[in-house]
Amino acid sequence: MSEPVKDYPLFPEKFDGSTLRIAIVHARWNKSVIDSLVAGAVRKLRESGVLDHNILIQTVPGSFELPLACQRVIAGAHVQAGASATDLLGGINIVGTPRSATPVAGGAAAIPGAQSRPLDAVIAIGVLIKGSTAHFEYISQSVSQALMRVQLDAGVPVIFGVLTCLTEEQALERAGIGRSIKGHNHGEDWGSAAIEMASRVRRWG
Ligand code: DLZ
Repeated sequence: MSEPVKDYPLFPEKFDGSTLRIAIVHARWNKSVIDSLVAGAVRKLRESGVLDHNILIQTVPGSFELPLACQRVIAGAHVQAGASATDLLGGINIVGTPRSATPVAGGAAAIPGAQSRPLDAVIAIGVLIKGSTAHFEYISQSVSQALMRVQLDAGVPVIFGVLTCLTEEQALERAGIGRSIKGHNHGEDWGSAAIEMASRVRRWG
């Protein structure tokens, strides 16, 4: 049997995330898939040494809202106090809650200067599943183009973590929670891509 062509070899250099500040902006549509993808991305960020208080999580209703949210998060407008990875993985997914009202110990608010430091990368996570209308095509096109625009305008890497799936099963498999084939969690790849791009952009200046 021949080797598969489609793969994702990690760059041999191990990038150090210990000084990086990364935001995850995620939609809430198709929540079970989103939760697994976000957890996968956070896992990789942590493995690369990114500190919990430097992982900022922001939520929006659907994928269509991702580009504006990424733009504003990069501009520093909505990096919320206390929004940290600890919240998410501790089981308190603060989706939709005004986090600044309930700062979490060790969150961004507790770190002097943390909120004024620029972000090194943003991971935009959404899950679009095709329905019976043209809605899917319109959103997929506009969101992917807008995320590219945000990235180029800001000069900050925006990782494209939007699944555009034809079936629910495709989405589950790409989040590592497929019903028949478990699949690989693409959120992990997006975490690695964020670390690599953030590190490269720092070097490039
Ligand atoms: C309306 C809608 C539909 C039908 N499907 C999805 C989806 O599969 N994934 C997703 O992220 N969002 C979906 N949305 C919501 C839109 O992205 C958006 O939030 C609303 O149209 C409001 O602007």
